[in-house]
Amino acid sequence: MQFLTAGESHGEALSCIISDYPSGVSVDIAFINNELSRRQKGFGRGSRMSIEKDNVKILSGVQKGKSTGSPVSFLIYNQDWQNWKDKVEKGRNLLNPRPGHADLSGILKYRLESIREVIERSSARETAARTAAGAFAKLILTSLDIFIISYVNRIGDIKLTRKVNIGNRFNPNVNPEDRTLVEKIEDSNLRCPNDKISSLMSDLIKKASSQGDTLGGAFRLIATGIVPGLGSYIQWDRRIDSKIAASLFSIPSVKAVGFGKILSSKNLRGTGYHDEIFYNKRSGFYRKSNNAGGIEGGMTNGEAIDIEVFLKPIPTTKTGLKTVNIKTKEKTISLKERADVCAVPSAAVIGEAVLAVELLNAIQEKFGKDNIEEIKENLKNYKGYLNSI
Ligand code: EPS
Repeated sequence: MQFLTAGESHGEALSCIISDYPSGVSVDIAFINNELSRRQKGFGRGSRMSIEKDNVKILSGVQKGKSTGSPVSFLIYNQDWQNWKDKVEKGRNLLNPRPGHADLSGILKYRLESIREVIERSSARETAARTAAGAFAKLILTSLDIFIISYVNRIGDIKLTRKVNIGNRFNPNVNPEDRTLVEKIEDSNLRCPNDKISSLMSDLIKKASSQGDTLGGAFRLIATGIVPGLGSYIQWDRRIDSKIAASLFSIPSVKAVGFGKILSSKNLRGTGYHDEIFYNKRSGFYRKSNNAGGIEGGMTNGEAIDIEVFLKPIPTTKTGLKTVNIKTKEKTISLKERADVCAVPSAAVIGEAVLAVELLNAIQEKFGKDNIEEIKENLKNYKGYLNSI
């Protein structure tokens, strides 16, 4: 599937057109809206989130609850548009670019008069549309027993030191312990499965907020139920890790993406790092470790895809940062307006969405684009072939 988004943060609506979405998929609108609501949650979000209640209005590509194969298009209305229609903004503040944001380069590149014209599109509000597009992809992945899970493992200097054990057999529809883990993450206001660390993270966000500051952090993203051989090594642009990384880097504030153990690995020796290959009749080929994060040679290797994603702190701080007024060139303090203190939990949900789109693309490349039953049959045949080796 390919998609484009449009819309400004305080415009009437965000919009999206998805092409090459297979026919025959039951489009569960409640599921899509729930994904949008998951993106809005998280301790540290700004007051805009109490104004919006994001949901999709589907305009095309779905008939009687099922996709038709024609382009799917939808809108997400901005409730705040009503409040902004007649808003008169103080001009001077809008000439003070924020370090870390698109403001200065955006003005220079597009020859704009005010930072407002940059913010409206560079705002992370756009990720609402992408989360909904990702929800369309997830609807298919779940029906193929592929699951995506994310949790926050760092806010500022508070870290979850131990990795939660999630292997390729993780399936919350079947295993009660996997369901319990999902519930624990969803119940935490920071998407962190450890209560003690979660409360330390909350305290840190409260402190940063009272000091007029913001916080970055990291999240872990895992996809399970993955067959080997998605992506390819035969051309550089077909490597699945490069596609997933590119999509994750398109989430605002993301500054590093690491597969498997690479970012936390202390000693990079080949004999300790690589996941040795074993075989038994029940599991076929398998590994006892997953330091590669489920990808070798630009292809999935049958282990869970395991990624860590790092975010810089939000650039809009209440105290402001040193900058220069773009008209007068005088030293000043950066633009101040409503913003999040910390958006790492939301970024984790957006990470799930962009990973879902990339996985669906890799699946469509190997098993067909047009119809969900055709994809299921082709995947089943491939699994049969793998079991026959
Ligand atoms: C966001 C909506 C925005 C911001 C945030 C993300 O709303 P507003 O600007 O009206 O407060 O809260 O975007 C940023 C902080 C940013 O720097 O891009 C959303 O819906 O996620």
